[in-house]
Amino acid sequence: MSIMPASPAFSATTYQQRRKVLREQIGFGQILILGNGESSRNFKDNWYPFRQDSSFLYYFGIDLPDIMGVIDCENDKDYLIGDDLTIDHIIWTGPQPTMSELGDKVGIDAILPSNKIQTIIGNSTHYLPPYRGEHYRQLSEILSRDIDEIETDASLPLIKAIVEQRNVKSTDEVIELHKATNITSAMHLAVMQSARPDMMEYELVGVAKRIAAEHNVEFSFPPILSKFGQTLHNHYHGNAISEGDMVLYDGGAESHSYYAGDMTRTFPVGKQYTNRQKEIYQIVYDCHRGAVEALAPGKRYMDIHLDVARTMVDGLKALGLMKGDTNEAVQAGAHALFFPHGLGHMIGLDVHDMENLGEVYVGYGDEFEKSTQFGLKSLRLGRTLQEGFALTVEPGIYFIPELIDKFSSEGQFVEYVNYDKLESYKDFGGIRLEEDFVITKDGSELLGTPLASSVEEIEAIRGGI
Ligand SMILES: [Mn+2]
Repeated sequence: MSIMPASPAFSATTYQQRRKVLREQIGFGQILILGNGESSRNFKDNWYPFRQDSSFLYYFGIDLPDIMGVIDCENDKDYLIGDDLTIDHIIWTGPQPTMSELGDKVGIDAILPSNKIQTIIGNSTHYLPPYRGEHYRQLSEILSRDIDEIETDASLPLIKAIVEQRNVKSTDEVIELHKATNITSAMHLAVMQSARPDMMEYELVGVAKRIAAEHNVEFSFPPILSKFGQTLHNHYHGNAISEGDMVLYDGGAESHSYYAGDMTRTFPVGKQYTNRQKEIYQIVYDCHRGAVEALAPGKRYMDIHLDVARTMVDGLKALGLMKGDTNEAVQAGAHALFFPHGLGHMIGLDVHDMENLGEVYVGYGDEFEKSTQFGLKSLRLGRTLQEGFALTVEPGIYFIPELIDKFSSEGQFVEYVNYDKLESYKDFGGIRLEEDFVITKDGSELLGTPLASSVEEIEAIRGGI
């Protein structure tokens, strides 16, 4: 009988090496990394699926609840803190590895029961910002501090050190990202092949769920699957889809080691796009290809985003939806009426990697400040790319009736937008095209099994069903 949870994704040496890098970076005091506990759903022992904290996974590798890790910078020692299960647990859970067996798997021989954690915690304890209610309580108890001080006292040096380390993916991590995106790609292909006129959106969510379940993994985030693609994060799946509609599906799976995939396709419910859909799709596709070709170490992602915006404005001008000087339109932020989000974000153990540590530290670092302009303020990744960064490229064009009406009535961007013509596009919906990449020595590598993305490739799939 085997009921042991999956072994850590990497070797004990890998975890030791990661902790050593972090210890040397921080240099003094203790680094406390909380693992997650079970999260109750509607009564205490009826849980949501367990998801370990990603930083805990990165440094301590163990996918079980109620364990903490301490990296002691004062005496170069790492601790695993948690309690062995008693027979009262084991009759429900079956035999489980002991704390010391778990420690062996990730290169730690110092094990402490949870009620002894304070014996190794000094006055300088670095910890990460909490994001679950119980983190606040745990930190308050361990550090003997008021719960109101917990959030503000999170360690900025620790945040920055972890971000710089986790932002650069190792070869082994890239393999895991490929596994996640392979399943993600299979989910998208199945959804694209399964759609038929008069189906419900949730039936397609069911198709994606089946593929994830067949690989024994969870989604990396709640799926966005809707014929109303203009709503950027549309999690409502209760509409019937009809000939002439497009389905926008933005979804991803996690690998067994919890690396994330995140892809988007927008495909016709019928066998082909309409001419109007094809015209807009082609602009999004050109933006996507342009961005992918630009990916390389040394390139600033913010500049690639702005190049994409210019390509988009040129395309919309050719259709008579925009006008005026392209550079000025982009500088003014007029394109954000159609493209109100950013070109992409880092991806790793989290779908928006390390967003719990602070989006600007991950996507901008100390390089420059994030813009406050509408559109650009939603660019999660702006900084200069380095070899080993893993990121998404996801341009989109949306016709958001509420935003069009607002900008039009306020007279915003009248020199760049043909509001008269735009009126007839208010029922268009939205198109997004998203793939994941890792930055290589001289360019980039697509993550996961290549999937149809051009008009012709997608119509070949839709036409063949
Ligand atoms: Mn994404």
